Amino acid sequence: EAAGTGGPADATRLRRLAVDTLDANWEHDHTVPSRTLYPHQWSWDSAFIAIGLAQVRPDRAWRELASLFRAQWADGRVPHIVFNPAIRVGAYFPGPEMWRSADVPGAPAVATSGLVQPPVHALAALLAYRRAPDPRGLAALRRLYPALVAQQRYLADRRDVAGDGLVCIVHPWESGLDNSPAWDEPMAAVPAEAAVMRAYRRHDTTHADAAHRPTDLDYARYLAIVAAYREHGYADRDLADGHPFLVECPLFNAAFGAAEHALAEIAALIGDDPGPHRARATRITEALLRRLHDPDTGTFQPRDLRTDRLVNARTVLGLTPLILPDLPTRQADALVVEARSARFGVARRMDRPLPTYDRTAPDFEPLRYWRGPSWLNIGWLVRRGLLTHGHPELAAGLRRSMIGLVAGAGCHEYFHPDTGAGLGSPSFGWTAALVLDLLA
Ligand code: 9WN
Repeated sequence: EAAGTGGPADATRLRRLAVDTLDANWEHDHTVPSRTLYPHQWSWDSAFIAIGLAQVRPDRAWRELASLFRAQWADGRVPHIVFNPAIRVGAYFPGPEMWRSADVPGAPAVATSGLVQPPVHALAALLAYRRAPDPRGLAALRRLYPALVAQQRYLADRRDVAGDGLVCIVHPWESGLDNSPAWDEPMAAVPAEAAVMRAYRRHDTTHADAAHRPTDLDYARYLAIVAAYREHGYADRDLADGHPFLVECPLFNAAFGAAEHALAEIAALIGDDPGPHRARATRITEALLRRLHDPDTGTFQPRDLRTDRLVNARTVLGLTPLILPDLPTRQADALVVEARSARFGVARRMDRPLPTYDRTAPDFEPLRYWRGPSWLNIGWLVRRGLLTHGHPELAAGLRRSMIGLVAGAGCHEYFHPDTGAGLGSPSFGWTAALVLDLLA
């Protein structure tokens, strides 16, 4: 047992730290990922945070999800950022002035981005309910259900760009793993308009070390893609004709499928028909197998729709379809082999944390954001997948490693994949929330 992660006193100390972090980041009806770097509400952060809040502040778990879904657009899209109007203009870049959601019919009264993030919210709502299955929780589930269904409908109807049953992301920010090496190939084709970049000033690099963040070239492309989508009115028709970034991501689509599984359970709880959700879940898993499974490596790889080719980089995204309970044994076993390989090092006793990228790759970067460092939300998803597919000892090893990270460094945003040193924001919402869930 690693020092500091053993006894009940350590667990009590960690719980205290996690609750204090969540309390400090609570902002009237939501939790900010970080007071400095991310002072607004983020979509998939709120889902992970609700899972942890359910352990200690169940009321807040439901308020967290409710406030996010109040910003849902008329077309069903759940924006990846909901801007808090009370926060100083310029505190986060790109802020409302870049997105201009107020100009779009069907956007909510509050300013938001126009992008989405992985739909892990139905799963979060189900887990929050299971933690406290009382009438209040059931009422909250009942209220959320139509919004969760509309979220899925948006993705299925508007974002199936290839017509193959999978969701296409239109920006790396939609993946949640912004600068993952998975996006290097599709991003290389995006024109980098230096002029766009010169017109703005980044703020992230004043709060975090620039060497740990995406590069200026990444940002120039991020902004060019936002501008293209915004000029298109955030309408999703005709994306295939010219949108600069169109990718099918294994994590996003695994979350999309897991959401239908969760909705089936929620439907049964509130007296609706689970059948259509189960049927959709089956179709999503089949589409993932057909379109994103790479028989050469046995893992799942993103598909770049502009070239219709699978991306080669072996990132942790490829392991996440393990969260799908109906993933066939053969493919699940192959993912476990990949997880246990020297690339990712999952083991009963892990000597190093789970990285976000193949640690044997020549361009593995232990400090730079999603290009190597270890993140708790990803570990949490992979652990869930290992439990789902009958690998409790590996899941336990991963859990110990994740708890060890927080015990050693605190509720950091991400961690050095060799030393476990804390990186990014030191008081990060989902790290605190998910460690509470792991300790439960
Ligand atoms: C852009 C809030 C978000 C997370 C993402 C993470 C990072 C934003 C940024 O922070 O992205 O959305 O400014 O870098 O990559 O996963 O949701 O914590």
